[in-house]
Amino acid sequence: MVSVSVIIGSESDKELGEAAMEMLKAFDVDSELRVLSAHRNPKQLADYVEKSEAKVFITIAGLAAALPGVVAAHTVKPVIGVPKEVKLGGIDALLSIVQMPTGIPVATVGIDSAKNAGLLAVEILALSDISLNNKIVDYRRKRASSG
Ligand code: RP5
Repeated sequence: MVSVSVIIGSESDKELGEAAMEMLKAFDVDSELRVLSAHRNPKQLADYVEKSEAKVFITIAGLAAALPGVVAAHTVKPVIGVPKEVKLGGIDALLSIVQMPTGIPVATVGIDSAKNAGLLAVEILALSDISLNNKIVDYRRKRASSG
């Protein structure tokens, strides 16, 4: 069982997926990466999300980025969406991900902000893990003192 599932819409999103996983690893949070497109693999995606034991999903996609919303439709666990810049400066993906209808939220981070997605996932897990909470406090303290 992994704590965080990182789902990317295409192999071409791999760099951002790995950036999110690196951040998770820095806090000793285990994760797994899956390449599943909302448009190309809709059935496999639904099946994977419904069976997953992960506590948080990080979803990364560009263009008409349906992936985060579709993942959120198949789980009641927290879903974080990362819009990826492919065309239009990433605004297309940002608007697709952030403008979810009432009832199916996606926590959207900035365009290409995979590291922040990783950190947000750590913060969610830290709500029920005091040692993880302390690691975040340390991380913030170090960043504050490094200018
Ligand atoms: C989206 O379309 C993917 O998330 C990716 O960011 C974008 C382009 O995908 P490829 O054409 O590179 O597979 O579905």
